[in-house]
Amino acid sequence: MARNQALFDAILGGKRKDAARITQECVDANINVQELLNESMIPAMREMGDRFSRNEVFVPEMLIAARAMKAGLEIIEPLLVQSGMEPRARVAIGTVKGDLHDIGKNLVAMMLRGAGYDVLDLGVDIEADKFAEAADQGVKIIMLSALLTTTMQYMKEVVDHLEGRNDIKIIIGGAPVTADYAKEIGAHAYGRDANDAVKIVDALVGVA
Ligand code: B1M
Repeated sequence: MARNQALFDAILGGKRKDAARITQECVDANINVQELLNESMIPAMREMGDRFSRNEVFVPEMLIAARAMKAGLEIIEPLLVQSGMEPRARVAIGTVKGDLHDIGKNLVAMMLRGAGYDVLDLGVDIEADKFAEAADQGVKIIMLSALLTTTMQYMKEVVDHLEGRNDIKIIIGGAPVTADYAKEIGAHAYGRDANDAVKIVDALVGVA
């Protein structure tokens, strides 16, 4: 599927109502929402990041683009999460302390729900003891997201905090994170994107 330029432009331009309207039109036309996400919506956020790096836009523009992205995501969410199966396992996800980026984390949560997982979304700016509390509530997989090179360092603190909990698996992800970094800090796995994260969770709970 080619890029939907109008949707790309609406998200990049922070036009929330247009983004919602165009997304709804695509859903009504039975356009594959996964492709819409990968070809038009996520690339718009990537372009926003590139422009920010070149000092062509600033934080307010990133913020309004994020709002437009979220308006589109709200429309496709029911299609991504409709699964109707018994929960396969309970997983917790959160963006680590100091980090407010939540679009990628929300996407991972949506895809996991769509794959039949019971997802406890802890939110953003989450400290290690909150993840530990989730582990005490029957969660078997803890998922950490970070978008900043500064905040990804905190993932190690969470891993260290959960040391000795052999019943818990920790998956990390987010743009600056790598598989090597996961190994280095002792996390069990690294998820490249939301689809990859689902595959990894499937493998860890023995569904794959
Ligand atoms: Co910020 N920001 N931001 N930002 N922001 C980035 C991340 C940045 C790369 C932009 C840039 O410079 N090019 C840069 C980080 C540089 C770095 O550390 N290397 C940056 C910066 C610097 C900042 C501030 C410091 C700016 C400032 O204040 N001077 C500030 C920090 C605030 C904070 O968190 N404390 C800041 C603020 C913001 C906004 C609040 C304005 C807004 C966020 C709004 C929100 O999330 N509600 C924002 C935005 C929108 C971005 C960009 C443009 C877009 C992020 C996004 O939503 N991408 C971003 C540039 C970029 O990403 N290229 C940027 C779309 C999303 C679908 O992708 O989140 O990567 P992503 O998720 C992917 C994968 O990474 C993966 O799956 C998803 C796709 O399927 N994934 C996982 C994510 N988590 C996972 C977990 C998993 C598995 C996979 O398992 C556990």
